[in-house]
Amino acid sequence: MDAKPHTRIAAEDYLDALAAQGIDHLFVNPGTDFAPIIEAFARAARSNRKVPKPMVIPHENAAVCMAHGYTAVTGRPQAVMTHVNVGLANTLCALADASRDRIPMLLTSGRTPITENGPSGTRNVYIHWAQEMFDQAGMLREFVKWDYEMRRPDQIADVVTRALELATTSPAGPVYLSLPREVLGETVEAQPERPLRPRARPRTPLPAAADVEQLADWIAAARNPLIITGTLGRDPRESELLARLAERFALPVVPFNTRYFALSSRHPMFQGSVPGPLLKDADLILVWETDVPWYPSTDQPPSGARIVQIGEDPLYARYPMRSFPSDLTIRAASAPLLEALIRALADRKTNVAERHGPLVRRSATLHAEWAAEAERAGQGDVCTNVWMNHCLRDVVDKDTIVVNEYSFRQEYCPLPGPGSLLSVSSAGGLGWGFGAALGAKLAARDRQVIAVLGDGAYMFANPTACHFVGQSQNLPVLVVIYNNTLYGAVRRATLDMFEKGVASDDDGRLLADLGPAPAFEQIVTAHGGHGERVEKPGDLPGALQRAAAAVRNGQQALVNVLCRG
Ligand SMILES: Cc1ncc(C[n+]2csc(CCOP(=O)(O)OP(=O)(O)O)c2C)c(N)n1
Repeated sequence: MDAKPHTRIAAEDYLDALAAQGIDHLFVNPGTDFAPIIEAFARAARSNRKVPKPMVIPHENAAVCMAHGYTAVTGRPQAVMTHVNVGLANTLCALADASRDRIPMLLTSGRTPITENGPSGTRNVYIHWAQEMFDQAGMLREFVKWDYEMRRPDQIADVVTRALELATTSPAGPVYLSLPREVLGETVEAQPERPLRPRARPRTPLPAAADVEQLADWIAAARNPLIITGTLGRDPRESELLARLAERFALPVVPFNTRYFALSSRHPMFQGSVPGPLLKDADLILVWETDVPWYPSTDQPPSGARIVQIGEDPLYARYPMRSFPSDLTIRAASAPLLEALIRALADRKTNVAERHGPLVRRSATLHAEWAAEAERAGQGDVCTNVWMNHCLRDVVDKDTIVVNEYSFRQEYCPLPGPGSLLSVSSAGGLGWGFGAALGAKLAARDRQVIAVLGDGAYMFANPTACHFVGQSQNLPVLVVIYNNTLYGAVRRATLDMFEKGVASDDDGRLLADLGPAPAFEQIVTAHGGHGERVEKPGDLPGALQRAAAAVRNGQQALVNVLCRG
């Protein structure tokens, strides 16, 4: 490895290409394959060249989750680089999440040096033999749209351009590039300062006029329409348009397993988070950017109901099986379709008057029930999920982003508006929330970021790695742990299937018990943070306030809420 400072190496071209594609951050977990990249960063710092900011993230899962959170907030893809083989393997869970959530991302890793002797970068440590794989990309091909190996330095700008155009083109998703260190370490001619010619990318799909007319006719004729959303609200503009459409045409909305803020829980057309009650009487169901609109084993729409599937990828082509019915399938980005529908419905006679009053009353009843539940929860002797969420409303301000890994409920804690919620991907790969929250904070340093995590989810996140990043990168996030000392979802599944089985003898806790509950609040203090442990409902509001104040003062904070349920 003898690249003298005055020669140029291909890794410098690579960093330039990333910068030219708008990559601001490279979330890295390095290995022996990084030497040319490290040299290139060092040279860029010396010459003040604009390259992505490298950040050491001490676990690959957290690195991918950070890129995910950053992109979910900004819409702009970022890059991750890991070590070969084993380092890359550590990204898979987070990559599954990003893939199902259609997060564009450039995931890269090294590649064991190809040569056994010879050029700069050739094998020179023990692991270089054993870490080579027959098909390194094979382990993640299921989760990426495209993969490639950088073979020649003169390809670099084109390869990076292609990677990012594919990642960002609808339906978006991660792509993968492997980077052999011989290629990165090759000496190259200094690039003349020539701007790259930008390549036009295709638009997200626009709705066909005939589909808009058909759907508008059906909405106008419907007596009991229902909109079910899943990832609507990814682009904050979509939530604004949905609020207008729903209000103006009295269309009830149920964000079901929602991953973004679709509609405020204060909006009169917000009708709770489970579709079942409205589904059973619906005559028109808009399944809008929703992979699973109901569970067929427990709920079914009426047989005569019209069903419309809407999304950028309404068939969910990467899902092996999905058979929800459809009378009209529209491939379109949500914002243009919402705009077109608002226009088309303005000219039609609709049943707004009949629906509006009952829906507003239903919403008021739901709110009264949620408030009563919260009041009862506050009088108990132990915190519950309802109480934790109810108390969060006092710390959620207009600039808050909530990152939810299962335990957050907007019925009890209304959110401030579009762009204020990120929830774990439908892939359900746990360990996502903490890293995603750090990425969100990096993207929006002036906003309060609250990660609401189960105790299981927190431990899956490699908490030490995440707290380390919180401190080293100055990303103060408020972590609230819903600590039921349990894999609650596992227990529920056991009891669902074997309510009267032997496993129900200990209340389904076998293999789900996470006791004894660790003092999670002490982990954050090892990273210079503020930790609180709460056991009594009455102590929670004060603890959250103190933790939020610590975050405002630049300290990361964690509230460990011991809960039942
Ligand atoms: C990486 C990963 N491993 C295992 C699971 C299976 N799983 C689904 S939910 C769950 C329990 C999560 O526990 P916690 O975060 O404490 O939330 P709770 O269910 O108690 O509300 C587990 C283990 C998963 N989804 N992801």
